[in-house]
Amino acid sequence: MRFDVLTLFPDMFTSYLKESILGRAIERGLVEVGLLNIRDFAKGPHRTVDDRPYGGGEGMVMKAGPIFRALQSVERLEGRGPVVLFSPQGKPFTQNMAWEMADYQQMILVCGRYEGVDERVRSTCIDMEISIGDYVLNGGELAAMVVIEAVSRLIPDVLGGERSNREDTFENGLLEYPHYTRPQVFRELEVPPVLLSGDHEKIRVWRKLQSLKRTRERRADLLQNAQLSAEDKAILKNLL
Ligand code: 6GU
Repeated sequence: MRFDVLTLFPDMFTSYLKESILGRAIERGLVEVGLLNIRDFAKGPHRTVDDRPYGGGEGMVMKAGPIFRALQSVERLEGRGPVVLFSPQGKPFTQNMAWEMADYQQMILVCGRYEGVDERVRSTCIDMEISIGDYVLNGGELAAMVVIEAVSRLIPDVLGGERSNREDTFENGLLEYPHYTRPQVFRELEVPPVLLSGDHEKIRVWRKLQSLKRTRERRADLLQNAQLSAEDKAILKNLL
């Protein structure tokens, strides 16, 4: 999978992409990230990338030309996915979208800054607009990193053998159960005895109960869409 990122701040990505699981995925060639500085495609002695909005008003707008030329310079691979623009006006990013994206060979990610990008770039070059939540960031860079990470970890072999994404929060529509590791007592707080029982069936049911409880308490909205088994429904009924 190749991500080509158009940004005014490529340095924001470099240290993040070097570390941990993502860093290893890139090292192993499972994920490639190309960083393009939009300013390199700007013209004039000042390499201007933004300008005042027609019609007046606050803030600056990213000019169409530099983004357009940067997009033209990106090599389009066969089986490429969408050109994505990050903005708070976009469609909210979800785990399901991440799974769909994990099948693409390439994604081109455009990071907006300032008040936004010229509408003519948006309407002619952008296939999809994505937001990562209902709050305002200074630009799309963090959102692009969020998408790169969420998608990359779904690509086969990116997560090592002992890790898995099948039990992650959201993968079954529920929040995860609580986790414990050694020591058995921490500040007089004990690990729930069932986890020490060695009874795998009991442990499974306990975890399912915790998962359902948490989801109901914290994210009741998720329960509406979760795929609940007959057992889940029975446990939930007992919780009420
Ligand atoms: Cl993708 N961009 C900006 N600037 N703010 C955001 C966002 C994106 N998603 C949530 N807030």
